Amino acid sequence: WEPVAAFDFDDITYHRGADVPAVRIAFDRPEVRNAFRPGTVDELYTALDHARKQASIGCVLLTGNGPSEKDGGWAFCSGGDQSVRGESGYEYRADDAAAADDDPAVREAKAGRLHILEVQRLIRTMPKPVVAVVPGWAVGGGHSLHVICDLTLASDEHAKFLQTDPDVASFDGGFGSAYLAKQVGQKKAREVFFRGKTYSAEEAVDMGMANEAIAHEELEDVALEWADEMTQKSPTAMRMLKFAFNATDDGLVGQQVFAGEATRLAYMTDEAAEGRDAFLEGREPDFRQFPWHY
Ligand code: 1HA
Repeated sequence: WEPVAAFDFDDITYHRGADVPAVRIAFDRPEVRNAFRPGTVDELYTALDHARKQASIGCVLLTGNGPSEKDGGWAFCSGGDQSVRGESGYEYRADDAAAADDDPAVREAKAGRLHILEVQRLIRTMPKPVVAVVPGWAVGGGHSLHVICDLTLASDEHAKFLQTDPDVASFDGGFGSAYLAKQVGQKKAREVFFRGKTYSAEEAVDMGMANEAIAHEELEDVALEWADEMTQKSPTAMRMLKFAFNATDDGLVGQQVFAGEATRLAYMTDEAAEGRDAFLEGREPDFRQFPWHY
């Protein structure tokens, strides 16, 4: 991995593969089990959006750095940082050095943020696979993040999956719960939220919300192998497949995203060139030259 030099993040790390066209984005607050505060979310969004726009990058690995120097604990992400939770969401505080580009005075006045949901949408709609690489706790909003990722690989030793949302009077009523039910079934998803029991990597795989449980020391290597495999496939096919998988659950937005890719392909045809050229040349388009394929 090589650091992506353009960025100087505080709460995450961002690397690109030396040999594989993938990036590694990692929560870097192991002392609080990689909980996210507003600045963390800003940085995460920035890195993901950068990765989205890189034509040479075909896969994103999302993970959590560790272990904690305090107690050796591992985490993917423990969700929203409860110590900065205010009346209406998570608040920028003075030590949140990572806080984006806003003027501090403006930030001060802002209502609490729930913008991890914007990150969820970015993961969902970026045209390349995002893999949750879970080395430890995936909890609350951190659990929801692994749910929305295209794939989940988990440490067989340290990964633990837990939904605490109703324990802290929070709820992800979108992908974190309803989409989880599509993965594991209604009864199991309701159990995950209503009981708040901790599940191992093996159990998560059996349930259908994780792809593989992997020996802890091999987790990142295996994730990179998966990224290597996936980035050798046709980018167009991978993009169309991701959006096809999404479309059935994402309503008109799912159709829009899928259709956008269809439009891109259509723009590459002679028909599209004729439509554009006729307009630019101030003539009627001659579409009769093109076949009505069946
Ligand atoms: O649901 C949403 C949203 C829904 C809709 C829209 C937006 C949303 C945005 C966010 C969220 C949420 O994420 S709500 C759920 C918030 N997260 C939690 O309730 C998890 C809280 N943490 C725990 O349950 C546990 O800490 C743990 C299962 C992750 C780990 O337990 P463990 O291994 O026993 O460690 P523990 O000693 O508890 O934690 C280590 C340190 O990390 C502690 O600090 P220390 O005593 O060493 O000073 C602990 O306070 C800190 N820590 C852990 N998680 C968080 C945290 N500090 C702040 N926020 C955390 N989430």
